[in-house]
Amino acid sequence: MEELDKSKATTEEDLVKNEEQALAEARAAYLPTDADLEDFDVEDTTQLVDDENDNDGDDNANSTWGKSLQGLFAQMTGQKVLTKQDLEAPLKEMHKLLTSKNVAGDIAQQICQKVQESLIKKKLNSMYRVKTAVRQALEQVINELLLPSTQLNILRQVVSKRDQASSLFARSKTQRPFVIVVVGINGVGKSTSLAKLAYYLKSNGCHPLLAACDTFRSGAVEQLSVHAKCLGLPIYSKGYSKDPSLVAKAAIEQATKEGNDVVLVDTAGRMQNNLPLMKALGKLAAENQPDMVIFVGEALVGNDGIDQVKMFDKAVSFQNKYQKVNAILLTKFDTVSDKVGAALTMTHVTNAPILFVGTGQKYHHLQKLSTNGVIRSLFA
Ligand SMILES: Nc1nc2c(ncn2[C@@H]2O[C@H](COP(=O)(O)OP(=O)(O)O)[C@@H](O)[C@H]2O)c(=O)[nH]1
Ligand SMILES: [Mg+2]
Repeated sequence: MEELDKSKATTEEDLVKNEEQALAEARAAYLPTDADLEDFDVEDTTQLVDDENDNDGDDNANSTWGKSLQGLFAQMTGQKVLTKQDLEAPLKEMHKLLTSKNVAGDIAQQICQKVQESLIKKKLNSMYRVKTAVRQALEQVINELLLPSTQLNILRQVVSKRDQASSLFARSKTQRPFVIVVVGINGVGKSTSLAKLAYYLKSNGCHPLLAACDTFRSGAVEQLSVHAKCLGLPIYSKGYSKDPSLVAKAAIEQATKEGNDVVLVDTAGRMQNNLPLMKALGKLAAENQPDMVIFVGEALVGNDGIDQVKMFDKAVSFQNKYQKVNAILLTKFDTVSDKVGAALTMTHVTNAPILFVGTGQKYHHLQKLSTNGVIRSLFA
C-alpha cells in the first residue's frame, strides 16, 4: 500500500516529503538513542553473555557449567590417572553437546580430540579437579580456535595506515585509504554490517566512504544511500548493471582525492556455488587489492557455513593468491544466543578471526566475542 501511495506522489513537494519521512523512519530504526548508548561498549563482551560471576573454580554445583560437567564426569570421581577409556564416554557426550550447539561434526571431533590429548594421563583426585581440568582444557582449545594466528583490530589497522600516510606524504592525498570489502550470500546482513562498521569507525574518529558495489540486487544502492544519509557519511555509487570492480576502483580513487581514510565496499550477495558471480568477486578483489576482506555469515548457519566460507575464500584468492578472507563477522547473534557453533567452525576452517558479532538491527549492535562468552554459551 505504501508503495502505491508513493507512486501517486505527483508534485515534487510530495516526493521530497516522502523521502524525508522515509529517512526519519530509517534514522529511528538504525541510529542508537542516547539511552541505547549509555551502557554500550563494543569491547564489553558481558553484554553478549554475562561473565560477571566468572571464576575458574566452578565448584558451584548450581551453575549451569557445574551441572553439565557433574553429569558428564560424575563417573570419574575418585580416579587417580585419567585413561583414554575413562574419557571415552564423557567426550562422546561433549561431542553431542557441541554438535547440538551447531559446531560442525568434524570440528567437534577435533575439539574433543584436543581436550582428550591434554587430559590423558593427568593425575586427578577429586570431582572438583576433574571439572577444573576439563574446563581449562576446553578453554585452552577454544581459545586457540577463536584466536587464530592472525589477531586483528580493524580500528588500529585503519588508523595505522592513515598515520603512516600522513607522515610519509604529508597529506598529499595520494595515499590509498584502507579498503574493506564485505562478502557473503544473500540476506545475511552484509550491508547492515557495513553500515555498523562505518558507524563504529566514524565514532572513533575515522572518515569512511561507502562504496555501493552491489550493482546487482534492485534496491541495494538506495538501501546503502539511506545508510549513508543516516550516518552522515559520503557514498560513491554508479547505479546498477555496472562492473562492481570498476565502481570500487572509482570509489577508492575518489576517497584518495577527498582524504577519506577508509572505504567500505558493499557487494552483491551470491550463492557460493554460482561460479560466474564468484569469479566476478575474484576480479574485484584482484583489481582493488582490499586491505581486509570480511566474510559475513549468519550465526545460525550450520554445516553449510563451512562450504560458504571456504568458497568465498577461494573466490577472493582466485586471481591473486595473496588475497583471502581476513575476518569473519557473524550476524543475528541476538536471535541465536546459544548457537555459537558457527563461530568455532568458521574460524577453524579459515584461520580468520571473528571480528565482531551483530546483535541487532541498530548501528551500535556490534560486539566483540569473548572466549568465556563462547564457553558459557556452549554449556548453557
Ligand atoms: N536481528 C538482527 N538482524 C540483522 C542483523 N544484521 C542484519 N540484520 C537484518 O537482516 C536483514 C538483511 O540485511 P542486509 O544487510 O540487507 O543483508 P545483505 O543482503 O547481506 O546485504 C535486514 O532486515 C537486517 O536488518 C543482526 O545482527 N541482528
Ligand atoms: Mg546488501
